[in-house]
Amino acid sequence: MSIFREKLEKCARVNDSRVVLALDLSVSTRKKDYREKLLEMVRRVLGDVREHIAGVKVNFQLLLPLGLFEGIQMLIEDAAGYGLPVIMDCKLNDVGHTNEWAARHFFDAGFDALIANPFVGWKDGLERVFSVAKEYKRGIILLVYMSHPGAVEGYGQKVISGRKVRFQYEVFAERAKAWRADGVVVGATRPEIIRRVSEIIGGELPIFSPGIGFQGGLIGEAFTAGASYAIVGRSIYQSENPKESALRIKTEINRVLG
Ligand code: BMP
Repeated sequence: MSIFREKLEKCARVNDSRVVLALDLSVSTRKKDYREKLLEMVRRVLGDVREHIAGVKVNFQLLLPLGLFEGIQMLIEDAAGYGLPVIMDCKLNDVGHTNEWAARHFFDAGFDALIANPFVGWKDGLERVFSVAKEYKRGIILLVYMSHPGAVEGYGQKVISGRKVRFQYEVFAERAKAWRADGVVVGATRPEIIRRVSEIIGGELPIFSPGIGFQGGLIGEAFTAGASYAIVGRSIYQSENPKESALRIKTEINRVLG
């Protein structure tokens, strides 16, 4: 098991939580002191909810205004101080040599794991990302089926694999296992796909499920189908009381999981 998974599972145990917080806050770059304002907002939300989450996810929305070795660095330090793993949601998607450098920069900045897109394939695609992750002892999470309606156009396509007609997401779930990924992303909006992916990966990898709340996914359906963690953004950080919302969501998940 990678250090990332150990850290995540430890946090999930200690905080009794299966919630990964998506810190997708924004301040317009046209506003004066937008960096300071944004950084202050995200640090405040993280500090408020820290005891009710198992990890944190950052994407480009935050990385671009804050900067990898500037504001993001401070956020990673905060999370590390709370013992929380931080996932870079870069959905890495290029040829090998640029993927490799992007991964090195993210890991040098202190990210515990990153998300990559299996559409680019292994050879001179994600192979180099997996070998960098091994070198740094960090994690790679693969997209298997996204939460938005358009996901059906790519992840939901039927493809010929070997001699069989399969769904693209079935092939990706098998790849995640074969490539020894540290987890997969499957949208909470498609519980039947979570169930199918769960059968394929056989409990070997955690399933991270975004789309609960604002996108229409339901905690009960996603976790009954086999989700391991919920990735939640707006239902927490846009609520009046993020701490209470995180507590409510973690409690509901724990109730479903029994
Ligand atoms: P929200 O809970 O506000 O809908 O946010 C969901 C989060 O999960 C966002 O950070 C988004 O980038 C991410 N996400 C998603 O919504 N669907 C996917 O299929 C994959 C994601 O990473």
